[in-house]
Amino acid sequence: MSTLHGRGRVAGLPEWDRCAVMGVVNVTPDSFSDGGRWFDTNAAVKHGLDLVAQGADLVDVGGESTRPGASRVDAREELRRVVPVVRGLVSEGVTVSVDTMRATVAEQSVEAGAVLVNDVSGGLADPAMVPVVAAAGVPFVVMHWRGFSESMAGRAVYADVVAEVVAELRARVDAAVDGGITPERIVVDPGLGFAKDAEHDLALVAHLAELRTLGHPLLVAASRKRFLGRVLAHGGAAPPPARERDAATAAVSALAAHAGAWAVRVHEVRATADAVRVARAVEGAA
Ligand code: PMM
Repeated sequence: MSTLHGRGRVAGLPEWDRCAVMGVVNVTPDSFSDGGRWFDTNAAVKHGLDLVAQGADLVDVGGESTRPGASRVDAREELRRVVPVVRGLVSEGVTVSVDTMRATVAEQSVEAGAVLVNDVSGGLADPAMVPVVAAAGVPFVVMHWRGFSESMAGRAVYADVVAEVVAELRARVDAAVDGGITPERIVVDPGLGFAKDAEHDLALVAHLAELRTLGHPLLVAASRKRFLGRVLAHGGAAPPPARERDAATAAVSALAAHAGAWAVRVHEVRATADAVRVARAVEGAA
């Protein structure tokens, strides 16, 4: 892979001299971490612009909750939620990615100006996804995934989580390349919290270097996830709610940036924007 401080670069996207910050705009009524506060189109566009003002380099727009246990939204509703927000942010000059498992949503979002497709299923949920992304010529995030939200908890079974995630991701990357997506446009993501328990997530964060052996830029999305709630539940206390996990999220952002992640995906941008800059400064002083 071509390297920029060892982080790799993604063909077709701007280049940053540090770990990039991807801000999250969930256009859902039931997102587990932000409680659906950005459900209305105008509010969602405004929220995306606020994230950019706070330091987001790109904004990831999604219309389907992947909260554990969540059921699926239909395609028409997902399109209705996502496409106007993508269009609105693109018209303001924002670099937009679309978070979807559906080829139709990816295709129409790219037509509306999205420059990256982020598929949490790594191309598994919709057989039309890889061909559509290949034809569009946009970058593709391949996340580690073992099944839809309704059933993923039962799939969190690993003998060696790091080795298995690397092997399963490699298979998805190979399928994407076989399907016509150029390797320079592929980003990999361990899928923290997807068919994983807290100890699996922590092991993956501890071994990001092994994920980088896949030879693709790495996206890490720890923001507000359950494993951070578990870490913060001191002395038998209940885990703090998702919205109180932002400092912990920024700590993971610093660790991920230091480990060479290409980007981190977060709900609260300000602290992570600082964290990746500190990591860059430390890198420069090494
Ligand atoms: N996690 C969520 C949604 N999209 N995309 C990528 N690439 N990686 C992730 O881990 C990921 C994702 C979970 O939902 P959230 O939007 O509420 O964080």
